[in-house]
Amino acid sequence: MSRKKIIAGNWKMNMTPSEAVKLVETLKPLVANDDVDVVFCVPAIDILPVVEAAKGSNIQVGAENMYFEEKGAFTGEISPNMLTDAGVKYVVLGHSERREYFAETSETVNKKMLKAFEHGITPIMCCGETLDQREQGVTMDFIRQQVKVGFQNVTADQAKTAVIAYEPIWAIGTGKTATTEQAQEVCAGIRACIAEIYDEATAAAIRIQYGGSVNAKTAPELFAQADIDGGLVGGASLKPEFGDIVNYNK
Ligand code: G2H
Repeated sequence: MSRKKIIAGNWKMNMTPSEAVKLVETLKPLVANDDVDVVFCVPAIDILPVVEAAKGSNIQVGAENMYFEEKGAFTGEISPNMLTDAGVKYVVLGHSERREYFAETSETVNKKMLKAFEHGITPIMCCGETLDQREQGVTMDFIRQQVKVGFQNVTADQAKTAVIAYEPIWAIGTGKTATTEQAQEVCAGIRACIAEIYDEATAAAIRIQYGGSVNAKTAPELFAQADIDGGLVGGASLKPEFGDIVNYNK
């Protein structure tokens, strides 16, 4: 089955609203590639200006986090309705930085996944092992657990539309990209895990990205792998280089 590639920028905690608008203006012509889904996942305060600046382009806008309640006394959080009303289509959930610094667990990620689907927001669920886990040979056990808990009570129809980002923690922002073989091996393992939880059709439909120091040089080979359906790009998504990553196939 042929899956449309999805190449998403994860801006992390970068770009003031005015800087965000300038970056979108710069990148708009560079990321015009209709063969792939192009998503800019941006800080909450940048969402509205980025949606506005991206109008008329192929850029879709995503959030970097979301809370699992509808509304109420949750100071500092952002609800699914706020995101959809602002024009958000995707949300990054369970990024390793949120798991490490903000006590995100696979259980809270699961609650957020269910809420995102309920509101028609496509989750980009992150998973990935530490260097220790890789060296101990438990990479796949750990990631399978993250996927199984993250997808609890998610239906097959919902899972078919989801995105999973495999991001080895040791490759994030370090300049160390996993080798193509390492990335493909784990992405294939994640797809096999989805087949076990659901069925082959769901496994064939779900999109799995690689993330971790992706750049214009590494993207073409990574994205050519059978089980890698695009990338979640941090540092390089803030530069014109992101255009080359999006146009990896040209
Ligand atoms: C991994 C990635 C984007 P970077 O976190 O999610 O960031 O490309 O900077 O390693």
